Amino acid sequence: MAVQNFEQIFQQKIDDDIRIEPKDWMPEKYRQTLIRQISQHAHSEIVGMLPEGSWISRAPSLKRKQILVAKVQDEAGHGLYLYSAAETLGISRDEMIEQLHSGKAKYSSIFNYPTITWADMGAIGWLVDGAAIMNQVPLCRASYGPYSRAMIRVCKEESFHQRQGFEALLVLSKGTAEQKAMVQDAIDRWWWPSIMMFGPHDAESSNSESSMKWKIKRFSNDELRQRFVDMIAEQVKLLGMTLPDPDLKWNEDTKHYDFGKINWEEFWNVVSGNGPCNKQRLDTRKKAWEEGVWVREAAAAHAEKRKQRVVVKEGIAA
Ligand code: BYC
Repeated sequence: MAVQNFEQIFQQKIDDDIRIEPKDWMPEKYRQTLIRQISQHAHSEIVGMLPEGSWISRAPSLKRKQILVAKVQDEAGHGLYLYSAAETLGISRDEMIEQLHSGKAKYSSIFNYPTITWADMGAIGWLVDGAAIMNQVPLCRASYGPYSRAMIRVCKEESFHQRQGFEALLVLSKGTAEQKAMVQDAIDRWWWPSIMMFGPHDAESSNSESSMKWKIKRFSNDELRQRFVDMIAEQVKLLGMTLPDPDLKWNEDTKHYDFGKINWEEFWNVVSGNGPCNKQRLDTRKKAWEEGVWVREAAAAHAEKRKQRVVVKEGIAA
């Protein structure tokens, strides 16, 4: 069959909302786009463990420590499902890790900011995981089967993450003057980076057109960002706090919140590797990878031994 026919059948499946599975024919650009997005998403989960991981030993109570450990473990799990989903597209995990370490593959800009106080754990849960859910719920309907299925579980866990973040901030917001100030300070620092997570404005989003046509993305960067602003502008009132944007205002005509200009220079600076913590995050990942060589070797040797044992047993049975 001519490639053109394959392409027509492929696009028809997408238009009919039939999932594309690993063994189906797909255009090379679709495969590459998915590898890029899914692997970057996986890297974000893994690097995303670092800012919160550093607070596990400093959590203010056993309960908060248990919650934080569970959340960070969930993120490791998300990274692993996503690496597995990307592997079905013909890239190996080693190649993906190499792309992360060399700087070829990106990960979310948000994880290049420091976590300075305990309230940052609440702000990350509420704002960062909140932005993640807004972006990821539509990905449960992404056209590529393994990605969409992985996202269902990821989203269920993210929703718990967001609630725990909000609850942690709610407790602090009813506390002492210092605790209240700590919450406001965390919101002030995490707000703008959180709304940058949705990516550049639609007009600057180089991948959106093809990703929307292929139903990898169901909503544009700006649409999702607006939904997030509308949601958080209401929730922040329950905390008795404010968002650091003098231009944030309900617009009766559009029925949405207007908001101020995003500092895109800061965004691209962080994305291109020059944010406050980019170097620290990548160095930590590379060190963990190097120090884990013996674990990977031992696991591979163990798997090989088990395989041999099965072969011998089957030989005896035959
Ligand atoms: N940071 O054409 P565009 C999490 C890049 S993890 C860095 O709009 P696309 C969590 C973009 O890659 C959160 N780079 O791209 C974990 C592209 O460059 P390349 C991660 C960004 O792909 C632990 C260029 O800018 N979530 O939730 O159509 C704890 C132009 O952008 C960013 C995902 O990965 C950014 N923020 O749309 C808590 C979700 N934004 O690759 C939480 C899946 C854009 O062409 N990913 N860039 O060199 C997506 O939905 C899409 O990839 C994006 C960007 C909406 C992020």
